[in-house]
Amino acid sequence: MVAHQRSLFAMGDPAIDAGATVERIALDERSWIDVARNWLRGADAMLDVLVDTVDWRQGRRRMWDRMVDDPRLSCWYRDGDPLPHPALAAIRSALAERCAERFGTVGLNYYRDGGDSVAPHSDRELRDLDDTLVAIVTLGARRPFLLRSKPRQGSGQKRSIDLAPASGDLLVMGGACQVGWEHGVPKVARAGPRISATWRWAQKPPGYRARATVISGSAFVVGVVVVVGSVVVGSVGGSVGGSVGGSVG
Ligand SMILES: O=C(O)CCC(=O)C(=O)O
Ligand SMILES: [Mn+2]
Repeated sequence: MVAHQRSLFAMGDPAIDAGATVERIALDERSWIDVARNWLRGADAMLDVLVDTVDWRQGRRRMWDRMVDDPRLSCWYRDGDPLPHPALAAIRSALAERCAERFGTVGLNYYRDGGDSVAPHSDRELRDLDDTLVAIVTLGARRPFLLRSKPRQGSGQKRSIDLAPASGDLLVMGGACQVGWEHGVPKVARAGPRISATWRWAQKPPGYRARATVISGSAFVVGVVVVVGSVVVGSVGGSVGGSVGGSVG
C-alpha cells in the first residue's frame, strides 16, 4: 500500500467549508457536474476512522460464466440507519441545503489500493432519468475520476474528462448525466486508500417504471415501481448484490 501525501487540510476534525468555490462544468445541454475543491476539511482523519469501523462488504458479480469479487469494498446505509461517522449526517444536511433536495441512503466505497477500481458505468437506478443528482465526497488518495460521453446515434464523437478529486473534494453530477455519460475510477499503478461517500437524488415522473435488470441470470427490478413527484433514491430502491441501493450497472 502507498501512503498518500497527507495535508494539514485533510487532518483534524471534519468541517464543511460552505464558502468553497464551486465550478460548474456543462458536459452537454442537459448534463453538468459541479466541482468544489477542498469542500470538506479533515477528510483523511475521517477516512482513518471509516477504514477501521465500517462493516465493509465484498460485493460479487457475474462475469461471463463465473462469479467474481468486485474490486473494492462497499457498505450502504438506508435513510435512518445509524451512520459510522457523525460527519456523514452533517455532510448530508449540507448537501441538501446546497442542492435544495433531500438525500437519504449513503453508500461508502473503499478502494484499498491502486488495484481497486470501478468500471465505467452510469448509476443503475438513474440511467434513464434526466433530472438526477449524484454527490460524491472523496476521502483519502487522489485517483482519476473519468467521465466519458456515451456514444450517441449519428455521432461518433466521444468526450472524456478526468476530474481527479483529492481528499475533501465534492463532485455533484447533475441533470441527465447518468443518461448520456459514464463515470469510473480506473486502476492505477500505485495509490493509497480512498473512500468515496455517495448520495443520490432523482426526480421521477409520475408513473415511472424502473427498467428490469438481469443479475445472475434472474430478472430483478431495481428501484421504485410507481411514484409521484420527487423521491429519495435508494430508501425505496431494490437491493442488488447484497448492497442496498447498489448502483453499478
Ligand atoms: O468512488 C467514486 O468516486 C465513484 C463511485 C461510484 O460511481 C459508484 O459507486 O456508483
Ligand atoms: Mn456511480
